[in-house]
Amino acid sequence: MFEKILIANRGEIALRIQRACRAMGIKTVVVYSEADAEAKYVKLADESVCIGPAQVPLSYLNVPAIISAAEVTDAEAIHPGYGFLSENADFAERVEKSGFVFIGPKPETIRLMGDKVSAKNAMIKAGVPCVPGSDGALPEDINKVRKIVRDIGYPVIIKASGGGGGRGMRVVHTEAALSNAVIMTRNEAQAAFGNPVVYAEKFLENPRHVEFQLLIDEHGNAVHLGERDCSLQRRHQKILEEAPAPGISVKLRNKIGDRCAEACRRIKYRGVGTFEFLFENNEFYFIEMNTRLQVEHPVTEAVTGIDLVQAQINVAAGGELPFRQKDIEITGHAIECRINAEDAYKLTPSAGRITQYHAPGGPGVRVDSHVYHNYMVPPYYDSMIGKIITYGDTREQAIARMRIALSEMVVDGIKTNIPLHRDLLSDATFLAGGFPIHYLEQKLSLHNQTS
Ligand code: MV4
Repeated sequence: MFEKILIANRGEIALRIQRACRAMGIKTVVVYSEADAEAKYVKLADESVCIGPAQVPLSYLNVPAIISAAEVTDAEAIHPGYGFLSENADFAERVEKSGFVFIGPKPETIRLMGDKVSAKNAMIKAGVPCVPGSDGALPEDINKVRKIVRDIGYPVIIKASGGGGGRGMRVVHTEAALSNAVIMTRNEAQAAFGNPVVYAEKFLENPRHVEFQLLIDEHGNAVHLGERDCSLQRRHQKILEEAPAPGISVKLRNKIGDRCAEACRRIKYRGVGTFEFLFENNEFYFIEMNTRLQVEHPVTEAVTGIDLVQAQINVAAGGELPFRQKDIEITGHAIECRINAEDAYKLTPSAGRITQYHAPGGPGVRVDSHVYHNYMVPPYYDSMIGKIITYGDTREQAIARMRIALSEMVVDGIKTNIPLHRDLLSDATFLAGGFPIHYLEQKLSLHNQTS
């Protein structure tokens, strides 16, 4: 096992990784920007290194500074967390070339999955069900494109191969609009990702977003840890997630989960990974794979009892998974509310000092947050300041515990989206479960019209 890990991230996830390291007896190095110098999680680490000014490109994306921090502190491995450099294949390569272990998949795997056309091809080959669409990249010849799209059937969605997470996509409803949409998406893709390749898929009008968690070691053991429903989102930002996904049978879960595990064995995946699916009319359609630890990993931890960060570190060090698929059981229900420093209805960020802070607690309540009374929320980073995760024997119990947790929580001095969460936890559609990805935006546009 590693003796010392460098954490190349900030905020709640830097603290989460630190806790996993402490539980495993591993020393931690945290890198931080000047804006995070006073944060308590930085002081809690065994060592800390300032890697630059507040601005992200100068600190949390500053690869040479991060590598030298690992060198001067004698860290053996680097954990990238989520966001920032976590899915950057060039960074993973630089880490390994410098003699450190990258806690994540191999650079080639990150590159394969970062290219959505090659990712989808790999999944089709492995028997993972995908959205029907163009067989790979769309050709240059617009007549050939018209023919391909006619065969798929309108509406279609044109996606950039270098995109993902909602960037570089366009929905097309008629052949008259096709040529322009392809040209525009290509141009934007070239400008944004340096890659003009685009592909087409049948546009699913009202799907749910359901994703599978996978965990794989270097000894050929791949297990799925069930699914999460992440349909409650706005502008491609998830707000609330839950596990398991309401209304999905154990049989269907295992069928899809096993396909994902088989795909991971084939591509010799290592670490944790997430298969994102659209789910419509009781069918799963793969769209993308994420090669990082995800924000919403705690709901999977709650229903499986597995510490995903410890497992991730263990397999990165070459360890073997201590369980097999038959040992994994999904028990109970978990919900996560992301707490953001923002005006949830006006959608404006809200940085500043937290003048009062009180975290909820009690049975089945977990809070992952780096903030505290008098903490200064810097304006430079993502607005998420923490997550509440509740667990119960049933979805109803998890919801009841979340309601109480939200009623207990106090964050004063800044605006947060806690009022939105309180509202959602008594929303009839949410309570019924199994609503599509557009639900929150529809609900909020109603809210804006009536307030
Ligand atoms: C789609 C889709 C409908 N049909 N693909 C958006 C993010 C990226 N991961 C893929 N996305 C979508 N792909 C087909 N063929 C609808 C979306 C989509 C979406 C997906 C998941 C969660 C939220 C979303 C919000 C808008 C659109």
